[in-house]
Amino acid sequence: MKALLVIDLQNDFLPDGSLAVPQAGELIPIINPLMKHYDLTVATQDWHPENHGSFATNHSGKKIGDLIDLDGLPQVLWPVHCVQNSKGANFAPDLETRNFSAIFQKGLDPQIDSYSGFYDNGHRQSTGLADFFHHKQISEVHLCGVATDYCVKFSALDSLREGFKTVLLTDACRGVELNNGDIAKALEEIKNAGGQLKTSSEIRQNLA
Ligand code: VGL
Ligand code: ZN
Repeated sequence: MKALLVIDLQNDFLPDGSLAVPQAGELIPIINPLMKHYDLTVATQDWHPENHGSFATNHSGKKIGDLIDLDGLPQVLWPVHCVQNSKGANFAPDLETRNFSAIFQKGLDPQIDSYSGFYDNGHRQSTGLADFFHHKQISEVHLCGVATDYCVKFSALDSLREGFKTVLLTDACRGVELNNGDIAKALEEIKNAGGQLKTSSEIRQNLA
């Protein structure tokens, strides 16, 4: 059984959002038609409280992009984004959310960030996603969404650690590229950890 895992396709990561990921708007017409090729589709949602420790505004004297220590872990500081129940945290308006079998929210604890849809950045708490996939007898997870160099990457690495055959759909992801080469490095890391890279057209043509 194969699952499509749609990572954080939320308004704040779209071009008008507070943490806009370049060209993320192009993903919706790529991802919607892919869903029917999978046994189930699951989404993650970045879901922060207002006082979240990853927001630069919650640290006096710090600015966006600074690196701090947050409860013992290195943390990049971001603009305020995906605040629980805000418009920015909603899924992209044209995303076919009716096809989602489940939605896993992450980043709820103000003291730790959660890039992966499976675990927080310290692997301290699980979201329940791995158990859900095991329960549904999923053996293969294909990832798409944002951001290639953050939440997609860490979700793919955790998917591999959990023993799922893991495929990143390269044209169905977009990255932040805070530093030049971050996206390419993320793809390399996923491959080195045992993940595969495929394109959405390979999936549509059933060569998956
Ligand atoms: C993300 C930075 C902060 C992501 C979430 O979805 O990749 N990036 N929060
Ligand atoms: Zn976040």
